[in-house]
Amino acid sequence: MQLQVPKIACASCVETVTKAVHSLDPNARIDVDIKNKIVNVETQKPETAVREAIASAGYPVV
Ligand SMILES: [Cu+2]
Repeated sequence: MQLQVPKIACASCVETVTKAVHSLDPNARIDVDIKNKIVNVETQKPETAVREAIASAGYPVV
């Protein structure tokens, strides 16, 4: 899934978002495009759960 996360601005944000997704699914594959503020997640978990995990880390998904 591809998610737009406007608050992502640097490597620290990437780390926070990555940890949030990994707390939901340790096996998730995550790729973050900082410039375009897009997070690509490969996981079996539902998109709603991934969105919630990222949002609760302080990064709302639009
Ligand atoms: Cu940052």
